[in-house]
Amino acid sequence: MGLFSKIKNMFKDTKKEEDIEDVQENVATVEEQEDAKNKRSIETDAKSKNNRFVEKQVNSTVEEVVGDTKNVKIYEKGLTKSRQGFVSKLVNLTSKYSKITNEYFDELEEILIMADIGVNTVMGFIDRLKNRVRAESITDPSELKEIIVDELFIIYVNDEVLSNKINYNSNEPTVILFIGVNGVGKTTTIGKLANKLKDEGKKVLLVGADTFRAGAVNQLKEWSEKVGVSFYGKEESDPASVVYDGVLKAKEDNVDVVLVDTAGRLQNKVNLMKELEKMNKVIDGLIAGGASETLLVIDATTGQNGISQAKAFKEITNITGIILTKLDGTAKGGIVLAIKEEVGIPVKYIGLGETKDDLQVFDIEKYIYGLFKDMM
Ligand SMILES: Nc1nc2c(ncn2[C@@H]2O[C@H](COP(=O)(O)OP(=O)(O)OP(=O)(O)O)[C@@H](O)[C@H]2O)c(=O)[nH]1
Ligand SMILES: [Mg+2]
Repeated sequence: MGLFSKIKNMFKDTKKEEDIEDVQENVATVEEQEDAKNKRSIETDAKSKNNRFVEKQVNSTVEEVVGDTKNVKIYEKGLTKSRQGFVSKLVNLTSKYSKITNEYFDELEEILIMADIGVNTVMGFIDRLKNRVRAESITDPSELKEIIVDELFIIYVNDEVLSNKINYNSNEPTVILFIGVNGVGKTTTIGKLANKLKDEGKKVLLVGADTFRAGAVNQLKEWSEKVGVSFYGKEESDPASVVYDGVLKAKEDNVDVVLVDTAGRLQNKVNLMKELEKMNKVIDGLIAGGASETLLVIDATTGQNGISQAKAFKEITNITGIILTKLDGTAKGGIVLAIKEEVGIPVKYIGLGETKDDLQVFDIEKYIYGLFKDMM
């Protein structure tokens, strides 16, 4: 069975329901067994503690399965445009050709490039596909559908495992810097991430160090109020001094995670580089090991332009992860694959809408499923 079939099976609704039923059955079995045991022996205090532990574990498994199903649905919904855009073109291509020809490959290449997958990535992909067609003597395009999806998946997972995990500090506040050009969604993403972290029980502080644009600091403050986390910011001051005061406050208040909003204008590369260096120096002075993450925010609707931004930012600072926003707003969801191949920095989160719940941890399997679920 191909990789995609496996992914598809993982996320089939019926499968999830079965999983939930399985877990619920397990709960029942555990309960029955415990009941029987209880009848046989006098319930000791220690045992009732153990029961509660088992019950808690099983319940949290139910929550995990239910939560995962909900996330898959968010991916499906957020990738609707891309599915209707380039994936439907792929489906049409397969029905258009009865045989795999050079024209078929030319059209396939064009569809993938139009989907923002990136020229180099697509060229390598087509070469591998041609080799497989030859080696496996495939002639029917419909046989190729699953192989196409598998090979796209391989682009992402090949060679190395890119970790999408955020590195958290255990003893001191974890500082995360957000950078990216105007309007890509930095402030909104911070609001959404703050909401997620708060739900996980973490104490969060938002620091408004985008002192460049009028109103920017206030926009972040509004997000802090919306999701109910603390805030520090000051307009018309030096960004690095705002970061200093903010991180100091985080230490005093025993904050777990500090999310720093910056003005990431690339128009002046040298200034931006100096500014980021200054901020990092300030953080290094207050937190052992400095900032845990520098996340670059990219707007998925800007396509190859976004890739160029990533390359430019990579030259001036150490980016630890990418957040790809507005994936719900593009019909060309292939950009995730291009980032992997052309920039080599892991996508850690994706934005699939404008509300506080529309940020998802990036998961290649859910992403591939959300894109191609109608194709098989
Ligand atoms: N559809 C959609 N819209 C988004 C998403 N993320 C952000 N936006 C919208 O993009 C616009 C710009 O977002 P901001 O968060 O202000 O962007 P920014 O990078 O902070 O912009 P500056 O502060 O001007 O540099 C807002 O209208 C957001 O609602 C997303 O994932 N999907
Ligand atoms: Mg902003």
